[in-house]
Amino acid sequence: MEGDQQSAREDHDVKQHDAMYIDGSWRPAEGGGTIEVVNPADEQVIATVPAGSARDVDAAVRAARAALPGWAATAPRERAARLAALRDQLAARTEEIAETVTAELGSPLAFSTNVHAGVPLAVCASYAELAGSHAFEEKIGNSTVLHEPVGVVGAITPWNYPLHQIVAKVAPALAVGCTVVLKPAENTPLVAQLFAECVDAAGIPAGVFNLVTGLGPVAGQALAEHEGVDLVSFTGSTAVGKRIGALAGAAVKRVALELGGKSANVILPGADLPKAVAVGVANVMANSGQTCSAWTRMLVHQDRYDEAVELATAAAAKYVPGERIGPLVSAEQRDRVRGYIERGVAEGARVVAGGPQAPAGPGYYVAPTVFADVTPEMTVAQEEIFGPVLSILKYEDEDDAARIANDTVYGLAGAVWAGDDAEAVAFARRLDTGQVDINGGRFNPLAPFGGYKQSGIGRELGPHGLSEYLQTKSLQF
Ligand code: TXE
Repeated sequence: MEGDQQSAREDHDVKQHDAMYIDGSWRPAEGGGTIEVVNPADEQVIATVPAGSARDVDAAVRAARAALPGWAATAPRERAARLAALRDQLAARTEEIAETVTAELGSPLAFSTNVHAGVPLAVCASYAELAGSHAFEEKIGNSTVLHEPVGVVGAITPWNYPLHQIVAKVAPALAVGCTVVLKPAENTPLVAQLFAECVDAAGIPAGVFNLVTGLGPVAGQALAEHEGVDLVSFTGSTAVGKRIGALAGAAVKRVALELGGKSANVILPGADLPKAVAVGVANVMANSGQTCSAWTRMLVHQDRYDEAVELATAAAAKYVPGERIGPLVSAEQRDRVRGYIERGVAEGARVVAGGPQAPAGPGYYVAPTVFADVTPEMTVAQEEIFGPVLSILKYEDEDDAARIANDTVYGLAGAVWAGDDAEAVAFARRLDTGQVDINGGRFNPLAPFGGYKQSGIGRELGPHGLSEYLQTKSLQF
């Protein structure tokens, strides 16, 4: 693999960033258009990438369609071997991946190394394993049921965990024999280019994976609408997700949507309060709050409310912008988040840390902010802010806590802290949400992740994530 990796680098000068990976080779956008990539920590342009057009998307979809029969017929153990090679390529380039994510997203290097570069390795490894072990055939009575690849996948990913979002879609799709066209977020296309180089070096055949960089309403829209795409897997805003869902519905096309969240961190009276608050604040501040599953609402019993606010205020003060916490991805996101903070103040929430004023210097920074005296109907308790902003709400009893926790249009994640796990699990059953961390929880790359209500349709990760890319055929005997 060493030699292959070398040749991939020689074929394409990674510093140029001037090409898209279509049908196994690197080429510019048909119209020659480009998009600038900006480092959000210093606002400098660091690269330009092709602005793919509908014609580029069409070329990529044709390549994916042509490659589909061969890849779908490849033995599962061979697909498993290619995914294991892909994981090794990504592992070998960990440092470069981390530096690239830090440059285009602004996250501190340690977080980029451990999370942005590290988590995709576990996910890719899990799909290398599942590709080889999954039962693509089963017996039900007098029938044999075949689980076959759904076909060509259009993957549209956001910038917040740029490599993880790509791997969480591409790895299961390739594992089952689908082929893919990826349109990554325009803010973070550089790590997507590195990923394409790793795919190439892993010996995955031409056309099986294709990368088209470009703008959402142009390249993304063209991919979502393309007749040659059998399944669109989208992660991003609820507004765009609804549009993609409507397009897929009209075309009777499969769709997977991973959208926004407003997750509750419910601290029951018997919980270890200092621990629950510390972990809760860290959860919200991670990645500058740009995490769809972030526990952005902390629900505390009225008797321990003041104590929790004090603990959260002290914890938030440790997140010094530019040191422990990075900027937001863009000026647009910074302005959106500051607008939410101003709205919180206007609606009567009490700022106990941070606030709408900007930290000094260049970069799209927002002060880590904690709101107390938040009531359930306030905007900061209802809408996804996608920045380092925590809202602390008060409840009277468990029924009240469950009602408040479920009182949003979202249902992606959440946490419950209690005196013991059984009590926390009993409460978690009352939550309308796709994932709940019990007394802290630990990341499990095999656990299904996805939303109830308007947080989405479908699941990612593990065997459930794999099933999204399969369709079933039954043979009756
Ligand atoms: O998202 P967009 P944005 C939420 C979060 C954030 C808000 C806006 O609340 O503040 O969305 O972020 C592509 N057809 N999340 O504006 O636009 C786009 O190019 C097809 C939550 O960045 O949805 C990118 O690749 N594709 C979230 C992807 O969609 C289109 C992560 C996501 O961008 C398109 C990110 C179109 N018409 C934001 N328009 C999560 N769930 O994790 C855009 N795109």
